[in-house]
Amino acid sequence: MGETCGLLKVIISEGKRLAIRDFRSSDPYVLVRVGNQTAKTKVINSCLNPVWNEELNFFVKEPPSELKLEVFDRDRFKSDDKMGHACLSLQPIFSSTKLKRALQLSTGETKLRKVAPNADNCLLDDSFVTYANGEIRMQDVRLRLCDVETGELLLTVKWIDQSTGTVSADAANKICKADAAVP
Ligand SMILES: [Ca+2]
Repeated sequence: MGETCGLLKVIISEGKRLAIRDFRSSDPYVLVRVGNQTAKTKVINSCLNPVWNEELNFFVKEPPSELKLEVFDRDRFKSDDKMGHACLSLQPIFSSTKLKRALQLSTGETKLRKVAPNADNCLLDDSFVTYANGEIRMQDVRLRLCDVETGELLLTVKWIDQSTGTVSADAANKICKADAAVP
């Protein structure tokens, strides 16, 4: 099981045409869920096309099946309002990990596979899984937000598995042990 340990980096780039939840605008932030871990971006005040460019890191023991994203409008005196949600299956990334190993790729950037919009993701257009510098990534992924009038998210997902050496074996072992300690 140790071989599947790694680091999942989720870079939330920006939101576009987000929904209005205050009088004329919103104060959006993104909550990202990977398995039972969550992380949030900062709040950007009064903005419907926010640029976060924020990297959220998740150390995982086993590859999670999907990424869940929720957008909220921060409110000071009441609970935050929902601004839609989206999901992205991580299956294409992890199946490509095996492909990368099989091909024994080491240098340069290689397109591993195309991911088309389907029921497992909220993709707005085709996305590609690529491999470069020890990282498998889905770059500039555009997701449509669901259960909301309007809005989309732009993000990049990177997977660095223990075997590439970018995450040291020591660090990865610690992650696995820490993870295993949680009931
Ligand atoms: Ca607000």
